[in-house]
Amino acid sequence: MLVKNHGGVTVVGIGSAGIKIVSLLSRKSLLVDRFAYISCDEGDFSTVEPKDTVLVESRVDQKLTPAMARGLALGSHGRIREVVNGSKVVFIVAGLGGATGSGLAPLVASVAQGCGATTVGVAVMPFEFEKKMKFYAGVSLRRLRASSRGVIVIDNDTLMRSSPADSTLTTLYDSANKAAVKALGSLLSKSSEGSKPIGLNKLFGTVLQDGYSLLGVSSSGAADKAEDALAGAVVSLSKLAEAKEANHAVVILNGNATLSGQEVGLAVGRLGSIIDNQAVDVEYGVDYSGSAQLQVSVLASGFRSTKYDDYDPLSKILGDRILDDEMDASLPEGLELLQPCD
Ligand SMILES: Nc1nc2c(ncn2[C@@H]2O[C@H](COP(=O)(O)OP(=O)(O)OP(=O)(O)O)[C@@H](O)[C@H]2O)c(=O)[nH]1
Ligand SMILES: [Mg+2]
Repeated sequence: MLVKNHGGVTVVGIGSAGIKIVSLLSRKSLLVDRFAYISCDEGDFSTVEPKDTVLVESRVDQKLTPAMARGLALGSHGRIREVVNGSKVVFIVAGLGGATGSGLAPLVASVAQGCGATTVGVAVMPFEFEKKMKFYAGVSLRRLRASSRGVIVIDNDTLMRSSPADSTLTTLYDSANKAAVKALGSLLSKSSEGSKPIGLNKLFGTVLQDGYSLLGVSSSGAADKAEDALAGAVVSLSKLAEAKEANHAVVILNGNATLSGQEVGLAVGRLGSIIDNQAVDVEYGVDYSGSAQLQVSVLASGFRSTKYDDYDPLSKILGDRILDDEMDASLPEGLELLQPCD
């Protein structure tokens, strides 16, 4: 894995959810040069190449908190730096709310930024019923924002809407992963026969704005599937923030050859009126590697507030600022960063 100065795009999966999602992504043909996986739990690495992994070891079997995970990672900063070193762009994917992803995603982001990469966090937020996870998720999201150029937020609740009510938790996770991987895969897709990829520059036009970029996802097989799925994606966005506040957006249509150019044009052209803001700056991409069931993903930024502000009571007071002693272990992390990246 440790090709130095490769100058390309690296995607790092952290913790159980992050690793599952990134290992699924790594099977697609993407604008990505390197995949890496970081966790405190060796069991998370079962589906990935051992050479691409960084294990943050805990000497005793204990239930971790995010701060403990960060403390344990002090000994792994060198390895983490090797993973991101030389990359132009680093995407850091983690489910927030547990110990590993919440603790390590902001740390890895600040190491990547320190190595000069444009760093984008991809945060998968807990299901509504995972109430205990919300506080850690909220604090970690704010820290991730402070240590990255942009953060894409994917909400598990908005991803599982199509699952039957009696689904098991594993089925819920699997269907959330499928939707997330389809959306992320299309956002990072390479150009191929007939498709129109979005490309990193246009993606960054939405992602590198102030605040978070929120992802709304929906699929449809109806006769007017493009408009139907677009409307569904906006509904899922509006569960996270006030949709009309969006000022930049990327619309991705992931379908197959049954999706006509006219449908694409109509759907993309209608985003402004659906969210009731004609001034929204819209870019779009079309990926024909999917199925007749069309998935539309809308990634939007520019929101003044989101539902996650309530997860972390400190966010209203601090905004993007981070206290030195908040969730501790941040001082040693800062000191470590003084070591040069080559
Ligand atoms: N979409 C999706 N979300 C998941 C999955 N597994 C866990 N999550 C979510 O990810 C968040 C964090 O969970 P994990 O990834 O299990 O936690 P972790 O980072 O491994 O942390 P610890 O195991 O506590 O050290 C929570 O919001 C869960 O809802 C998954 O397979 N798919
Ligand atoms: Mg885990």
